[in-house]
Amino acid sequence: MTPMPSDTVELAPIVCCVDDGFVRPLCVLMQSIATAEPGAAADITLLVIHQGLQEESRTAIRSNADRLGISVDLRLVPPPDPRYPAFRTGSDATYTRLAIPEVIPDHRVVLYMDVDIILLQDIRPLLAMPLDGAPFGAVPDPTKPVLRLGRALPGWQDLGLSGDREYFNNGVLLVDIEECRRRDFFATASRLLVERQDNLRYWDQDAMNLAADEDWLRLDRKWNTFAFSPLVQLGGYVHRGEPVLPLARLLAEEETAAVLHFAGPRKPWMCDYPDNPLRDRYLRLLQMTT
Ligand SMILES: [Mn+2]
Repeated sequence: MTPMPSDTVELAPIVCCVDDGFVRPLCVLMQSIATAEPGAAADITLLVIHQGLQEESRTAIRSNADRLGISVDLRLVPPPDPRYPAFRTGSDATYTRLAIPEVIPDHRVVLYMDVDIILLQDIRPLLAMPLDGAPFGAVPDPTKPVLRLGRALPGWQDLGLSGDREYFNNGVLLVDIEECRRRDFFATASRLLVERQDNLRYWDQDAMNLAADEDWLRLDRKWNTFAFSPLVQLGGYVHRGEPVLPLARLLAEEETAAVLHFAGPRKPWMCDYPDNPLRDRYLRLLQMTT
């Protein structure tokens, strides 16, 4: 067992960004905090950033948080810059994370998480992890761990970037807000999102990778483990990252994951998701929400 941080170590709050369509997955994520480690929920502060949620959504978030003993704080942000590229799939809530420095003036470090995530282990060791001067910590994206093996940042060669440059997934980010502010990181990513759209495929994630200039802390892979077995089961998945991160290794990592990320367009709450033990796990958590 990892020794638990005592009262002297401040735990970073968790930050999630949602619109009405992602409230149920957020409730599942909250449920998983408590199910993974029953003692953890009472230590968690959850900041929910949104662009205007319906009353019903706010009630669902508050009642699930109360039931689990999680402190929750809903914060309203203005809509994103209209010059940002439009998503074919996904939602504008994705861009809400770029507003973290403005909407969270009262914490130095936060853990941003997508809501297509469930926790399988105690999250507190990550919430207490020192960043040692790095602006943020992340995990290399297993589907495109380095530029040359993926389709991220099209035209990266012309931008003078190396093909071996590591590329992070932005679904889990341990952010030192003060350090990011000092480096103008979020503002730079926002500007690139408007100005460099020809070089962006995975919009905000590409913009953040470009803005980060390789200067980020590599977190243990267990803090952002992708659910690969359902993707493989579906067929048609081409694993471009094989030379750097073999698929067999990634599948084995599902067993040791602390944070399980259902990345990609298919989500475990959708009816077309393949039957799979990870989906069963997801649906059990979903049934526990109120
Ligand atoms: Mn995601």
